[in-house]
Amino acid sequence: MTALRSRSGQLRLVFAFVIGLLGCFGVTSDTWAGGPRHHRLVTVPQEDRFMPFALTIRAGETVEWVNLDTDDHTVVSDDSFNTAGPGGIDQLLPGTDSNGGRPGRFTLLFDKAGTFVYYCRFHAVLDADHQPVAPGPKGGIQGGSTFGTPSNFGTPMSGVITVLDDDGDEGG
Ligand SMILES: [Cu+2]
Repeated sequence: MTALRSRSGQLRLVFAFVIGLLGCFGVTSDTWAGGPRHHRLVTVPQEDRFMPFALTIRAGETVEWVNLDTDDHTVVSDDSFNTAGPGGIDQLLPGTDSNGGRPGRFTLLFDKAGTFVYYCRFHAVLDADHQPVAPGPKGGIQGGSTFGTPSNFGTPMSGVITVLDDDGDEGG
């Protein structure tokens, strides 16, 4: 009897957890219910970073990267963590210096729920100790300045796009 009781207790816990998850996604789906397909932007400001770092979209939407920096950057899919596809992406985003003064642009369509993890291969490299660093005054990503001294974010140039399915659920 004791074993039975504890098993049903565990089941109740799992059930409550699942309901909780559904509740979270329910809130998310309300936001987009019946909305039109969107074209979303990720920009590279004049710093070594993607803005926003994290973006949540719905399957069927497109994301366009726009490089507003003078330097070249890249969008490379990290397929070890990529469940949304498309995989094998390695796209140059020319900076205004190498593109006749115009921002480099690149658009991807996401038609499958999951997570698209990506980085810039120019600014997400391994150092001699195989630690991820980006070029910068102290390693890491260059940010704004603090009292005239360039600061950095201390992380490689990367980003993540979470693609929810048509019902607003992640995966499935
Ligand atoms: Cu870069």
